Amino acid sequence: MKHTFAFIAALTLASAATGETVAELHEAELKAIDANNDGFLSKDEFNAFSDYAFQEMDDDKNGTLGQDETKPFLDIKQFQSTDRNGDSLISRAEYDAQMSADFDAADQDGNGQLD
Ligand SMILES: [Ca+2]
Ligand SMILES: [Ca+2]
Ligand SMILES: [Ca+2]
Repeated sequence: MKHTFAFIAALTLASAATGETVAELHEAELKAIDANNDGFLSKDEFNAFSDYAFQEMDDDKNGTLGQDETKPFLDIKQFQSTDRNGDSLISRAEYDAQMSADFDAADQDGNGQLD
């Protein structure tokens, strides 16, 4: 699987919860995200996890992510590329657009599943 930044951010977030390192977590975390346990990550499963990740990162629960909130997960370049309107906040729409683009980029054969 090609790991794009938001996906890694989500996995990193999950690893923070379980105390594992990024290198160790891929299999375990994929299992956690793979709700129906078919060994593939569907877009629905990915969306459910990305929703969870957003809520976890949004410390002040205001529906947007500031640089302070994403600092552990995104570097400044990643932040700026996700913040499409340049207001220094990642809105839910900007986040969803980036996560969706990441999923599509990772889904190289275009079958709607990551494996
Ligand atoms: Ca699945
Ligand atoms: Ca926030
Ligand atoms: Ca923005």
